[in-house]
Amino acid sequence: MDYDEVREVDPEVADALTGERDRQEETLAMIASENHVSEAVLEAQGSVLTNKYAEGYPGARYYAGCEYADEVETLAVERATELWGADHVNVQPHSGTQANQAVYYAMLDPGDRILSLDLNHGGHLSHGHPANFTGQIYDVEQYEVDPETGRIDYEGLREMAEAFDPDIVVSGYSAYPRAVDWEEIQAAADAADAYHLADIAHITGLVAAGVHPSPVGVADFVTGSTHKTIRAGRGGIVMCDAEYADDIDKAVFPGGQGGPLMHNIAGKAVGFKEALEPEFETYAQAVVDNARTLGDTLADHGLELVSGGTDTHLVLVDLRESHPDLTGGDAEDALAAAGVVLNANTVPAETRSPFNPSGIRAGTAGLTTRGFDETAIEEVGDLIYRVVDDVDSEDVIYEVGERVVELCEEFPLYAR
Ligand code: DSN
Repeated sequence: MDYDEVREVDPEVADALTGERDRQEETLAMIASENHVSEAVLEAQGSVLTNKYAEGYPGARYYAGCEYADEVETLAVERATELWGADHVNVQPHSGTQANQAVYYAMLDPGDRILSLDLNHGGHLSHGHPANFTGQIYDVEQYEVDPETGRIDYEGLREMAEAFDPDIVVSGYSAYPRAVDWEEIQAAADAADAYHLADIAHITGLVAAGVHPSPVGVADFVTGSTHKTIRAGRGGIVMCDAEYADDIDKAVFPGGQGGPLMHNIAGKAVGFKEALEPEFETYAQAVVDNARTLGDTLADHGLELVSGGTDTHLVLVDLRESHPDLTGGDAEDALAAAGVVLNANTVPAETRSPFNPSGIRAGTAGLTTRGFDETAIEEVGDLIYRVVDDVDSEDVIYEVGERVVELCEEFPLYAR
């Protein structure tokens, strides 16, 4: 992975690519939405399919020469169907947000009502945030997690649905560490005779492996991204009941997108094949076990975990109790200086700005891909705490950084 061809043409970009390769190799990727795909997925994504336009769907394209594009997309769809068990799958969305956009576009009219979790409580921009098109086109009301437990208050959600009468209830979250009870969300949607969109962007891999309950067969629509815990090519996916298949396909293309990114779809197909191997279930279980170990380690040091722990791939730390003067942004910066890359995150009942909130979010999908076991993760938890507890100490950052480099060498990423 030396990017020699790029270097011939464009040394500046080649430097950036090798810099990024080395950065990933030499730091701990703990942003909960990130992972490391295999070299096979990288190769498929970097393939000649980037040259091909293939508007339409397999067997019904608007351009000639789509026979291999058809093969690849059909394989991606078949494998996704096997992984998640949905009646219908569309693998063309360019991202998780565009997968959500397709569902809204297919099923809602401007002004229709969305009931979704507040971003500060773990929701997502594309679930109705005022800065997103969803917050501007639709009438949005947002639920929050229970302030005591940090968990979804399903009964409160049902009551909100009855009062607000939404057209769609959105579940699935980007900073919610607990398992979601899809049937409870469905009950809220049913109470308002609303659709239910479950956005499993973060937990696609955990659901596929059966280590988190599946919303497929419960919610009307299930969307996701394909490069997080599922570790396939970058992009989005929509799954739905057969009755909505045509509406969804038309909403993806031509409703919201033009030509599909066929090279990404090739990466999705390859990653899905890898995820169908029995080892993937072992991997997904290890991701969750590692997240629990990380959470326990941080909690043992006195850090407060939102909801008290995790059932998924991520932990969310509320720094206000243990370190009232420390912002998530300052913690993120100090950790990044030590080679631990995670993100500052809002926490429920946030009292600071979203630009420099009170929490940090950490995921274990990337480290687990590198082979980090629970002993190594426990040490990572200790290292994170050392930095968080002493963000101004250059000595601590230096010492932790040294150990991070050793850990990265012990658990290498890509063969060079
Ligand atoms: N950016 C992703 C995340 O970090 O959760 C979601 O789109």
